Amino acid sequence: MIFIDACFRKPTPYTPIWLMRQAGRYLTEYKATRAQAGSFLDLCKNVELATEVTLQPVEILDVDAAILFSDILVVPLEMGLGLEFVAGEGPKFKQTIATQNDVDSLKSGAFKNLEYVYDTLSMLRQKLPKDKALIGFCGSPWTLATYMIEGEGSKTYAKSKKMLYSNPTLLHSLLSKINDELKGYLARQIESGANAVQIFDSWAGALECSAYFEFSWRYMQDIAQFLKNKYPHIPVMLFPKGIAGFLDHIDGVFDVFGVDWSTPMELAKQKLGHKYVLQGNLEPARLYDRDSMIGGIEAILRVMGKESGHIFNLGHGMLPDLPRQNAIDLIQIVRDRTKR
Ligand code: 1CP
Repeated sequence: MIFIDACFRKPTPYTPIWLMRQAGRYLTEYKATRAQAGSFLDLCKNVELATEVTLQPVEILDVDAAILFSDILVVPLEMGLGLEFVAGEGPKFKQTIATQNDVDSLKSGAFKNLEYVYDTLSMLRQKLPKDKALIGFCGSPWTLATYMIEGEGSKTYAKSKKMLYSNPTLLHSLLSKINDELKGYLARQIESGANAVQIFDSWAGALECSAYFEFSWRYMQDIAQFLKNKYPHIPVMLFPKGIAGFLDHIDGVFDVFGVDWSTPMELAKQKLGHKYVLQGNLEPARLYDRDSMIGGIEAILRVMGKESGHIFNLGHGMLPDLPRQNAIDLIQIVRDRTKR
């Protein structure tokens, strides 16, 4: 698989590409399947339909990897926090975590209840062409903890940070509990057919440097080390969003560093390119305009060249109203311009 070779810096015929949130509302096919499934969570739990929406971008865009269709929040859901996706407003938890009692009440071994994810991965690995990689994923302990403490998406992360500074022991006990679930969860994803895994630390940028390394990076590293010991042939990809200022401190055991769009690629290459394969980092909003998109592709390829050490991606997820034709063209343009 070209994508897996690239994760290990092996020579490939071109720079592989996939897009974060490549399945979603910008595809009419997704909207149709989603309507058939009912709610967003019904879609995540329906093995056939989740398989179908995972395969849609592979067929429509011809990306080099499929990413499991699911959500990072199914883990806290199975740990016992009732979850709803409210149309137009995003995720909402019915209970939140505020005390040690709340942490102690969270279910241990919740990853064992995520059979629908494992079944979807097995079905996907059977249906995907042999040369297309299958990516499994989870949210980082810190990013998941913010949703579990706030109860929803947040602009300020006030409750999470209040806990971090006023009761760090409580936050660490929550993070450890999530961490244990995620190790079991990703291990089962790999055993069900995932060829690579990515940990999304979408709210990394909410923290100052010292807090980031103590409350987030440390846990992601623990998961990554566990996986690399157990499955050395499976690439581990980390995507901490919004930490361009901390790149000097990034170190540890993993294969691919996901560069977000706010980090200049030159900077990431200079600081991390010799140690890790870099993935990214086209600003998704450039897809609103074809010329801006091409300008963005050219700027990234001027830095990363055609050599190994780069996986092309967006610097964050696809947006629901981006024109699909630009996404289709993006894949072909990158492939044409990176042919060795
Ligand atoms: O159909 C719909 O209306 C729901 C929209 C949607 C979709 C398509 C949500 C709700 N999640 C997803 C799928 C999803 N989520 C994938 C699918 C695989 C793919 O990439 O194609 C993945 C990998 C995620 C991961 C995810 N969920 C993250 C991490 C990545 C990121 O974008 O930063 C986060 C933060 C979430 C939480 C979440 N789920 C959904 C929404 C709208 C949100 C964000 C809420 C917020 O802004 O706080």
